[in-house]
Amino acid sequence: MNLHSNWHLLLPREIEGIHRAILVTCLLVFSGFHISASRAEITCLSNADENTEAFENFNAEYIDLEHAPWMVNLSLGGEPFCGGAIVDSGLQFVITAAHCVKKYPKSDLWIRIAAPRGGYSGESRRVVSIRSHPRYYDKTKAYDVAVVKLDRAYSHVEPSQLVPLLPKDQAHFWAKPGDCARVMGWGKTTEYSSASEELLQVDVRIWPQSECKNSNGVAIGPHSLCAGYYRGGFDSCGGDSGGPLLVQGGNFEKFIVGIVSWGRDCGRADYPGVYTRVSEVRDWVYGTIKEMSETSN
Ligand code: 4AZ
Repeated sequence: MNLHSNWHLLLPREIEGIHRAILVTCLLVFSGFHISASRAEITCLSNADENTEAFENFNAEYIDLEHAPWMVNLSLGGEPFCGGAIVDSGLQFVITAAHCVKKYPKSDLWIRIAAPRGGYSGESRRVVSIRSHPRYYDKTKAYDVAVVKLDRAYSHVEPSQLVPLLPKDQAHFWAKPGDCARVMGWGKTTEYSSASEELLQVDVRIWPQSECKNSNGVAIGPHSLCAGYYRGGFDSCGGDSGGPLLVQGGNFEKFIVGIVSWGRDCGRADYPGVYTRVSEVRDWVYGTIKEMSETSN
């Protein structure tokens, strides 16, 4: 479905400057931009395209279970508050952000897949145990990653459909500055909206690490990566945290390269989304899953 005209009704393109900045966006949508049905190929705007009409035609897209069988959301039974991804390791383990799982007791959490024709209330699982990265630091969101063990494996997906975590020795190849990556989630679509009813995806560009800074200009460490557009507009937002950032590798293979972690608001020019750099935590994730598989909790 294409909501182009609806979005124009809500947020006319003529609204510019400060008003546009106020109305602005978050996960996935900027004023007046399209949401349409999903494209298979991960494709970003080039830096040069950011100042052309192409930007006006760029899309965020609806996706469903078939297009994201690894995608899950975390909730207390209602609206999702975070995302996550089923790890290619036994169908019973999910990665998410550490900051997503510290707020509530595990017994309150529901882990749900997308519904077959969209929406957030697909099949759900309960949580057996949770491990957060030992170096996770709340203040800087360094190493913002956790592994969640589900009470029962998911059966809608085959191991071969799941996306591996990017190995460190391939990070220079598949998660380079300027590479295009896809983020998905049920997060907010404007700064002032609530979570999205539909799973959305948008493609964003990975930034050079030297430009990855917090709002005080302090460099963000190599445990994180930044992605977005210099012009802003398309981004992850509140409620997308924990969800995956994916790249297209060779031979139709995808990799998870990031986990939505934080950002200075959403979709702002010159402020990218910040993601946990998965190649830096991959060994910990797979090692922790192995350990959790061998114990009953
Ligand atoms: C959040 O609050 C959040 N624009 C996630 C991502 C970003 C900002 C905030 C990045 O979950």
